[in-house]
Amino acid sequence: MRILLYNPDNGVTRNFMPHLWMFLLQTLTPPGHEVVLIDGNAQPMDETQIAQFVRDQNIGLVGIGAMTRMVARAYRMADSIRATGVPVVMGGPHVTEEADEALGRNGGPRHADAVALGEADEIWPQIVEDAVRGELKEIYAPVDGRGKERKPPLNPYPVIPWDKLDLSQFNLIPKLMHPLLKNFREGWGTFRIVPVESGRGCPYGCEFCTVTGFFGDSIRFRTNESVVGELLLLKARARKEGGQIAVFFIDDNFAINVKRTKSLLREIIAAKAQVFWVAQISANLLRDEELVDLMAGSGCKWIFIGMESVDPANLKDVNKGFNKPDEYAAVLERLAKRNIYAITSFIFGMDNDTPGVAERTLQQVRSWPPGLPIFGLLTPLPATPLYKRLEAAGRLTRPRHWLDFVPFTMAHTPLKMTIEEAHTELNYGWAHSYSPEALAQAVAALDDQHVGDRFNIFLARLCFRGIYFPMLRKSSWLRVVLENRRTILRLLKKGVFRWMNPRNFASRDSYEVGTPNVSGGANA
Ligand code: B12
Ligand code: SF4
Repeated sequence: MRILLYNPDNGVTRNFMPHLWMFLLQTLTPPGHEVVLIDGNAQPMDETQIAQFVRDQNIGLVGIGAMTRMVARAYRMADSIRATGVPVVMGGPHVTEEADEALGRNGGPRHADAVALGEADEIWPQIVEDAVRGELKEIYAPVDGRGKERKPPLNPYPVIPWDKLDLSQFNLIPKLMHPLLKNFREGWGTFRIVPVESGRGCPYGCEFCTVTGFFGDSIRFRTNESVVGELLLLKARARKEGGQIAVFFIDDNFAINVKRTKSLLREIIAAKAQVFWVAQISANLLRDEELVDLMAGSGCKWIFIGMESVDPANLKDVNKGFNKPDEYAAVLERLAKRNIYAITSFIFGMDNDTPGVAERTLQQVRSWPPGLPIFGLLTPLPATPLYKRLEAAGRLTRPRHWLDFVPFTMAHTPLKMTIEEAHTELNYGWAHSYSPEALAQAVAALDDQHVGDRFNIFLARLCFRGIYFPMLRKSSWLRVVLENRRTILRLLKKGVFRWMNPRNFASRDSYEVGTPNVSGGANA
């Protein structure tokens, strides 16, 4: 049977990073079937096109995965596919919590023939076999022999054949530039960001988050050997095609067990498996100097930190009191000293927020090393403690907000400001962090750093700008490039000067593409 695994586009980014679930389920598909992957972010399709594709390609089963914000789109695509007579199975965090909605058991239309609840690693082969026999059940749940929920162990972990997979849809270097860049330094003919997990679960239980409920509060880890093997495979592929690979460790808190993270990073360094990497780590775990040394030594470039708020009262409200705003600056400086920068994520519309919260937050942000601030609104995702609290208090204004999804729009009333005021704060945060002046300041703050680092932060800011200000068209990119022409010219001038006078910079030149500086590992 030919199986299509499909992830709908998020309407924001194009092909920034593929979704891990597709590659995992592809790898776990029993032999004898062919699996085709389509990520709507890389290959945009509408309802008619996907139905046509399913017919033309003789697809016998379609699997769709979606987050809450993409689920309305996923349902529309599923409806169109089911109209061709091909069964659809849906999975992922949203339908796990809202299976009745997907199956049309709550009075609404039916969108899926079957729903996979929770982690599908162990139940996927069964789903495929049932589909082949035409005997799909409505619900698949991972349970043990006694009917108790079972979380799949990550040891052993399937070997995703990254060296053989067709990843052409996820190359971030335009095709036209390939011949030019493939011989630049270690080769930049291709550049892909690939998701890799080293563990699942999070014990913290923040009120707005689905992770603790979905993956559990105890953590399952892969072996170091299995993670290192995956990095080596990815690195070899990049080398072979004259390109680069960066890895996003998608663990919810990559350093949740500091001892184990250090041991993994030491093994990455020992095996020379370093690649550029990004991960999510909470600020409280970044106090450890040795950990940060090892991060730098193993290739870490960016860390995503869910700061959420600079107000401790807000953090306490959402059960994230372990975040201490007083230490944010020290944490970011510790990272910046090693050339690691942070994506700092903030939520507005929290219960203690009042008008002016965006400027109060930015005053702090401006005093930190430059990074990538991002802003969102407190969002009640299904089945989270936050959803239940707001529902009980009668504060949900759009209880099924995902069926009528509008980006950056609140679905409940904040306590100390109006919904409109929360939206204004959000706009202020984005507008003042991604204006040409803010970008120029971020680059200038790194004046003593390698031009590569300055270019890195500038490019990252341009891309992150697109999370809020749509940049899906070439014309929007052109406009932004024009607006930022002064900063671009300054960077180009510095780059050319450095290229023509390499000796002047030799002693400060620690910027190594492809082979990050491993000296930090010596502390291990
Ligand atoms: C990586 C990641 C991202 C990436 C993008 C996704 C990508 N390209 O990988 C980035 C960083 C861009 C991102 C952004 C956001 N994310 Co995010 N992200 C994650 C993260 C950390 C890992 C996803 C992952 O790969 N997990 C590992 C795989 C193995 O798990 P999985 O995807 O759930 O798949 C398993 C099962 O769900 C199931 N399954 C999944 N799909 C399917 C399909 C079928 C057919 C079947 C049978 C089974 C199945 O089987 C899989 C194997 O067990 C998760 C948290 C987490 N730990 O999952 C949050 C998570 C998915 N994100 C979340 C959110 C809210 C967001 C944002 C909205 C945050 C924000 N406020 O801006 C944005 C939205 C981005 C956008 N524009 O679409 C929520 C989603 C909750 C929900 N109910 O939708 C999560 C769960 C985190 C959370 N805090 O609750 N995210
Ligand atoms: S620390 Fe992160 S992943 Fe864990 S519960 Fe809180 S927000 Fe979710």
